[in-house]
Amino acid sequence: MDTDGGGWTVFQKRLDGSVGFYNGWSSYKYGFGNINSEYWLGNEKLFYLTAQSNYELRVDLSDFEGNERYARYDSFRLGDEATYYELLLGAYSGNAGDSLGVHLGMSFTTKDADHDLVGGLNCASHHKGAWWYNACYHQGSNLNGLYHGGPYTSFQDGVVWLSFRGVTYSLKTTEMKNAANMSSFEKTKLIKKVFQKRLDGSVGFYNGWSSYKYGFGNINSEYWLGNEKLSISPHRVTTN
Ligand SMILES: [Ca+2]
Repeated sequence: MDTDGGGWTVFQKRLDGSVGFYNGWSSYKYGFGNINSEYWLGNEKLFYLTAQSNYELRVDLSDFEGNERYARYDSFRLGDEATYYELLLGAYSGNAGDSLGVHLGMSFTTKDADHDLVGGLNCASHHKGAWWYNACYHQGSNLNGLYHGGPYTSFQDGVVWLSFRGVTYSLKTTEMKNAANMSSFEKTKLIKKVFQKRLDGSVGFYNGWSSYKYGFGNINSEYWLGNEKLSISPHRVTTN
């Protein structure tokens, strides 16, 4: 889906429940699922991507009654793994209500990696998801929860955006996507996303498949962004 012009990279997609999202740290770090149906792109890629420029975030949601809502945040960035992919967000706009703002500054928690604010309980295990839980998603969201397909009665473990359909309704579709946040002046210029940079020979490029798949190097000197990420959205390639 192309929303508000081009340049959006979809990094989370729920559609039909065909992919299991109740996964561990490594799955969320490197990504999982199917580009043609449901997937999580990967926290490591999101960290590299959002470190390159000023990004905004858009969340598109729908229920089984045909209602569609969106939430937009004018800046979006993930910290690196040392911060457990801390969520950094700007100002909210939209019609879904702000159910992500309360997760600002939180680290990512999976069922095997507890970085939430509740002692003695893993929020990801408790809510069958993986998210930037606080305690645990009070006034917030759980978009990587179980795909119940509408109203459900188990304990707060569905695909939830609280300010849209509440905690006992599991949404039909979700999409989380980011794009470079440009001023109107910058919008008149071609967007450039540098995915390969050689500068001074400080980084070794004679690497294997996995390195080129997930990317390597240093964003401040030389790097390869990663083939897996480049496959996500169409780009026009130019060289300087
Ligand atoms: Ca905990």
